[in-house]
Amino acid sequence: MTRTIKIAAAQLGPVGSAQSRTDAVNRMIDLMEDAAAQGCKLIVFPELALTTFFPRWFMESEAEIEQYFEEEMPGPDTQPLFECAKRLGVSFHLGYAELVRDGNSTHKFNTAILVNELGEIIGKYRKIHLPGHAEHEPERPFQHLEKRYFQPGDLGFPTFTAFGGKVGMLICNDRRWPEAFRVLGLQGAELIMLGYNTPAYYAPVPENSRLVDFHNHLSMQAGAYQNGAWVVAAAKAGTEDGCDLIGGSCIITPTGEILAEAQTLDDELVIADCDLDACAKIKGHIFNFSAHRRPENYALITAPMSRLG
Ligand code: ING
Repeated sequence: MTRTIKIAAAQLGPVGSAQSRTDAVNRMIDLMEDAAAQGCKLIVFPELALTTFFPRWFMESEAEIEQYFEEEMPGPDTQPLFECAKRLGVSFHLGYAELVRDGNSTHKFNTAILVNELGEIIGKYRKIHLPGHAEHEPERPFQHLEKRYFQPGDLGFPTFTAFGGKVGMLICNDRRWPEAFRVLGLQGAELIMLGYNTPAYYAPVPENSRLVDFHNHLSMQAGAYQNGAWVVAAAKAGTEDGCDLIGGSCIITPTGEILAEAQTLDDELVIADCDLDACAKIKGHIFNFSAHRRPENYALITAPMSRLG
């Protein structure tokens, strides 16, 4: 009995600020129905899939900021997506902005969930590596205020049992940090789901903008190979309110090869059969952690930055 599962990375084209959550959910339902019709059992949607990438704007009004967050999951706008998954008998990954009210304090996270074929949330991850900046930087052509609107995730890098194996989630900038993939790899993750919203223009070092697509795949191919895991990555792509986001959604094998890749910047399914048993050819050999790792030499990796001098 192989552990092969047909998976779709469901890339979304732009979700402009004029579009409602219902518009986004209806597009995701169309993608989910199409994927299910092709035999997919898991659909991976992007980071912050329900709204436009709002960290591109400087906002001060708490009310204005909170309009981009979900207090309930599922809530009225997202319930149809959960019902569709249950009707079709498929699982899905969804990225969204999560607001948690705790007494008189609120917590805001850039969150991803895994929902099973019964419509139950069986996994949650809150983005740990928040890129960008916390204060308004008017000289930028657009902001990247994730450090202003979200707090770092407080759930660590958990793994979950699903599809007969071990799965985990990362979000966008996390993919650039090998430690994030390795913590999942050390727990035995065989499938890593990942959504991203990545601007095509990198304002801090504009001359590196030409490398944004290369660095996207480089990071994920390395993470897949060095941990012997499948990576299924879904972009929110295209031009949102004048800001270009890259596509490049893809499915990467445990050997680090891109097996399938998006060809557009629109709503698009990227589908492949993912055999979780293929992970063993990496995990049991070149990256057999118990045989080859030398953690007694790695202390600096978790040392406080102050110790680096
Ligand atoms: N976006 C970007 C990402 O890490 C970024 C931020 C863009 C960092 C380009 C470095 C270079 O893909 C999010 N949402 O993390």
